[in-house]
Amino acid sequence: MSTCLFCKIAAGEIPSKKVFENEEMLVFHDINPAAPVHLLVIPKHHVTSMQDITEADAGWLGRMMAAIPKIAADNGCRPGPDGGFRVVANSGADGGQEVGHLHFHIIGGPRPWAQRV
Ligand code: DGP
Repeated sequence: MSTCLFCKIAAGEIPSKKVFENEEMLVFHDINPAAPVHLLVIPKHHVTSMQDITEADAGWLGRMMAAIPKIAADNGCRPGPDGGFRVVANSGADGGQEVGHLHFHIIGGPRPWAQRV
């Protein structure tokens, strides 16, 4: 059995507040939100960080990126130039990554909020 926290969340072994799921990816609320909207997008299979990404990952990773705008809009990020959101992937120790399973933070909602992540 995997000891990875986000693998356990992907497998449903640890509960999360899911907002989207398909065969490849899961999106859930960050446990410690840094803004009114703070979601985490993860692949269901284990990838440690962006440092491990190669051309071979372009398919699922591209689909994951393409899904983000609608997921953000469906969860409180306003559309258009006055709205928007941030997408952050902390990668490796120097990148400030705390959980060793690739994840993209979707951070947004009406400002003001401090940029912590
Ligand atoms: P990072 O520093 O990029 O590795 O961010 C990890 C994020 O994961 C951090 O914002 C808090 C969040 N997090 C950590 N443990 C859990 C958990 O058990 N459940 C949820 N939903 N989020 C978690």
